[in-house]
Amino acid sequence: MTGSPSRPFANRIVLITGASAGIGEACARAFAREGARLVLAARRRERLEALTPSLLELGAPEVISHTLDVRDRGAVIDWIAQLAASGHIPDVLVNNAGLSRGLSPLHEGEFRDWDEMIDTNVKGLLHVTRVLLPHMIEQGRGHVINLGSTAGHIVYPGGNVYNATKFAVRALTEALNLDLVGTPIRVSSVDPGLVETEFSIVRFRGDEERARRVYEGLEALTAADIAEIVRYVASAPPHVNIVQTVVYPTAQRSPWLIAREPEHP
Ligand code: NDP
Ligand code: 8X3
Repeated sequence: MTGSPSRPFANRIVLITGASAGIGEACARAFAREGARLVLAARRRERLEALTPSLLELGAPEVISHTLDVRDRGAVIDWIAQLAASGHIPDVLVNNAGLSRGLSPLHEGEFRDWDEMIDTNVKGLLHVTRVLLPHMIEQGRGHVINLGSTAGHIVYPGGNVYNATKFAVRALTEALNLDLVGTPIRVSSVDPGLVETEFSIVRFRGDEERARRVYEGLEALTAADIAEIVRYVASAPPHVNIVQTVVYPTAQRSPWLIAREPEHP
């Protein structure tokens, strides 16, 4: 039960963390259209359950969802043991779960925000990757795709700890590629600029008006734009490893250089 050159993901298993919203949800839809079997994880069970019927309708032959907080190392270990036992080690792992909290100068930052970002974006990604990789190596195939960010390339005011977590993701993508030399396992990152999702609502703890202003006056990237890039990266032939993809909206050329419509300076 493997994919063919024309349908490379048919019956392949794609695992996506943070699949209950935004980019992760869009990735689930993109891989469903390709006929992939989906293993989805996030904390909001009701969101995952609501998503499942549409994924089956789009063409996914199987959708397994799991309520998971990637910060919980024990839960990650137990879950992946279950996946291994039931033959669900993925061909593609999309390490997408992540978030930002706040935009304060570092000297005014909240410790709880730092803990949440570091524990999710860095340690959560490490938990899932560390536990899955030996299985991927054993099965002789696998592709890890990390959601980095342009925030992992260039810092911006108030980005401080979020920037640090995404610099860490970039370092881990590079480091994993070194550690996996000689294996068929590929490691990639997709590093977007502004994507209009729930990201800024989460960053500003539900302040929707402030979140809306982040994307005002420009055509931001959509979650579907990023999902298409993730799908493309994953669809490269096995001897091709696209290590890094940086993508901005055309109106944005750097985290802090954005051309907005004149009425939204
Ligand atoms: P959303 O807020 O729309 O989605 C984030 C997803 O991550 C949700 O499904 C959420 O699910 C999940 N998540 C958060 N914390 C955890 C956790 N502890 N355990 C499991 N799942 C978790 O944001 P985006 O889709 O925009 O963000 C997805 C990724 O893309 C993040 O890594 C983000 O840093 C990155 N990114 C986003 C950009 C943007 O501009 N939007 C640009 C560059 C990168 P739940 O709450 O149900 O657990
Ligand atoms: C998300 C993009 O610029 O809001 O990583 O940090 S940005």
